[in-house]
Amino acid sequence: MNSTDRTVPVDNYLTAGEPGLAGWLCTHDHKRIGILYAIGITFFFFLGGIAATLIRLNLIVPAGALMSAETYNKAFTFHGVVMVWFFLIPSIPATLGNFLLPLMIGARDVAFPRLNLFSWYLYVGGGLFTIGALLLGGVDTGWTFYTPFSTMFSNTHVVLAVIGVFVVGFSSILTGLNFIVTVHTMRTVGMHWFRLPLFVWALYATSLVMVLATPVLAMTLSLIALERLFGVGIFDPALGGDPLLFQHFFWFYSHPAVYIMILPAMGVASELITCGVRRRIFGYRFMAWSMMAIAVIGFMVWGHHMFVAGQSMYAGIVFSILSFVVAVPSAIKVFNWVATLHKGTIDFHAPMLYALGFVGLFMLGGLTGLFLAATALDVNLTDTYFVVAHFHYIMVGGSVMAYLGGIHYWWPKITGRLYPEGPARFAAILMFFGFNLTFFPQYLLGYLGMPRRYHAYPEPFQWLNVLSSAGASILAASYLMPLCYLGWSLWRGAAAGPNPWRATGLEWTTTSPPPVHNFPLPPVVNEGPYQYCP
Ligand code: HEM
Ligand SMILES: [Cu+2]
Repeated sequence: MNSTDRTVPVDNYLTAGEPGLAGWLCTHDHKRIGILYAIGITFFFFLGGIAATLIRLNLIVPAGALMSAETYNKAFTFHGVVMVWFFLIPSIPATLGNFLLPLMIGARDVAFPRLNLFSWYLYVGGGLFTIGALLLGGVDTGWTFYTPFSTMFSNTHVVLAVIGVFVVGFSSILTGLNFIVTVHTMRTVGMHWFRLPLFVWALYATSLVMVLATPVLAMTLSLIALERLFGVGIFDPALGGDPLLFQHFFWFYSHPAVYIMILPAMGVASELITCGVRRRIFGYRFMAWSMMAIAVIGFMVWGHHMFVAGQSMYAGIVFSILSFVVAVPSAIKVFNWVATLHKGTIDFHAPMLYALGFVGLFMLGGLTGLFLAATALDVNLTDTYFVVAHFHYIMVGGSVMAYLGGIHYWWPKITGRLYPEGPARFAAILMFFGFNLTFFPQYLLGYLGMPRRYHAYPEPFQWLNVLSSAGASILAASYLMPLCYLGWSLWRGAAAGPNPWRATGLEWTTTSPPPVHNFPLPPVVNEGPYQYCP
């Protein structure tokens, strides 16, 4: 890393404005709001992580080492709800997205700064409901809240939990709206659509999904609450309802939602990779369009979650074919990342290590998605650990890797300070290793027939579970490391200067940390992104 000016500017968004807590809790600055989210999602990540640790500890011995079946159900439900809605969905868009979107398009802020702050309060409010449900005794339905169990049989705090998710859903919708309007109306002079950085394209595609899919979730969850509280017959057959309807509604949101988790990660990976090899991204327009294609086609494949749920064979065939279709743009992206890396001189700094980890793990997750999309295979694999491995490869191997890569890459911009490179590389490598040790055995477990969501299992499955639990402890350590060295760098890190990576992109043209309104004068753009000359 090198740069020209090594002093941290005194007048930046961290130091300017109202001092103290009030200055943060009432801020309208997209950069500060990004940091508020970062604090929130870090909190929930470790909360969900504690539940994961308990789950993996329990599964070390076949009889279940730690918990009763009921407690186990509550542990994986809490883990799932927290990780999906309070960590993965907001992770990249709400933290890095909020911080970077205006900077990358040369704007002073997002289109609706107050709404942006309000979205953060909704996030916190939803979180309080969800934690409330836990403190009062927990929920045992799984993060999918499947009916009829959630509406008729569970006697846990389902209503409180769905209110929490309902509320945080609105945070997501409003953030999406804000981003869409920002990209449409606030691009600086010369910033045409096809000059946008790919991370901005990713945020735009993600925002469309957030705005169009999340209301369906909100509606579905309110119907659960209505049915539980007032006996309205939507899902209960005895009242004229249909439990399968719930699964359609739920996955109509939740399949697109998996793209809310992965599209921003794809955007981050593109930025990291092109900077790390100092080459223009291969097939920029394909990269942008394939994200839009994923966002659109992602709405047509929800039925692949219901192949064995009693849906007609013909519906199954259509959903299977469409699932293969949505894999095409994902494959295009992987191909283009590899083509960008090809023959380049790769700089193996920490963000690049995370990005490479992302590409590899996402590929393994995506390919096994095709196994599941083939109906004949899915009949055997559904509700086994194979599915658990599949979605963890995508969501943890993919999204979390990219999120951490992005945090490292933009850390100098956000804080004005450099992080220590050695520990960061070590953590990235340890994470890759720990991740594979945790989740690869789960593919084998699933293939051998171990069902998911059981607190006990037959003896022959033990050794693979022990491997997985061992991996989980390595993984946990690798997640704690960034917390330590990044925290350390806040006080001890060297001043970063405006552009420590010698990267292109408007965010690197302003000081680190940026001033309150980002740029002294609105920047003018007269070329496409990623003009690297090696
Ligand atoms: C790109 C990001 C992706 C993410 C984040 C993701 C995530 C998930 C999640 C969370 C589940 C489990 C849901 C549950 O039952 O709890 C799942 C299942 C599934 N995924 Fe993916 N997935 C992705 C990509 C794909 C792709 C590209 C395909 C197919 C081409 C695919 C096919 C499937 C199928 C068929 C299932 C259902 C398996 C079953 O329940 O038997 N996924 N995925
Ligand atoms: Cu799906």
